[in-house]
Amino acid sequence: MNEKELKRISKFLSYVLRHQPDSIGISLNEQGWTSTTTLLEQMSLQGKKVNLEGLKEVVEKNNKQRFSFNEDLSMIRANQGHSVSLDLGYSAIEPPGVLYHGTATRFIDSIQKTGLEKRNRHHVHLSAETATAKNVGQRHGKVIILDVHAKEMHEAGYKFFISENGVWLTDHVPTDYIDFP
Ligand code: HQG
Repeated sequence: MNEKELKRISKFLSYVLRHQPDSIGISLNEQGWTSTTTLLEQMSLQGKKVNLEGLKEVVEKNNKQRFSFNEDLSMIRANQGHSVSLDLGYSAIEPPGVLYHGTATRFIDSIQKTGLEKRNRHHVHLSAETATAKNVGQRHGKVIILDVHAKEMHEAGYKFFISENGVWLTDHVPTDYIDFP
């Protein structure tokens, strides 16, 4: 598959595995998994003709490792980023001292009022590296990186999770724990 095709299928998978499984007649179980065979059949009805080999290629080459198969490849899911409600079975772990959140300068006034909110996602997304935070923030406009005092939050009882592809997740970051540059 060429780069363009990989990207097209990956975007489509993000849409159906995170947000709108109904739109192609598939359903996700409580942990976000769906049948690989049914997914391929339903994709084919939408003109997205990919075989198992093609799907494996998309999963393996995805730049952020957004998707996973189970062991025998009979099920597939998105690793994070869902808007549909489900339980990905993350267990809470202790975060590093500081995690980063990249956002756009136009959101700062509002973030100063309410802290970081999860909006349409299940969690607020944080990164262990500033480079990642920068990429995330740039998607929204002129980027600004906020330092989040994760360890302090953890000590105060806030829960942190890490997704299979290394994204740090938490429910809400109150302003007290954010450094605004
Ligand atoms: C902002 C990508 C105003 C928040 C990335 C962000 C990430 C507020 C935007 C993943 C706010 C939500 C998530 C407040 C938060 N007032 N704005 N109180 N609180 N915001 O896309 O973190 O490509 O839902 O700063 O790699 O940008 O999808 O979240 O700018 O891991 O795999 O509201 O998306 O991964 O935007 O990105 P998003 P995000 P994928």
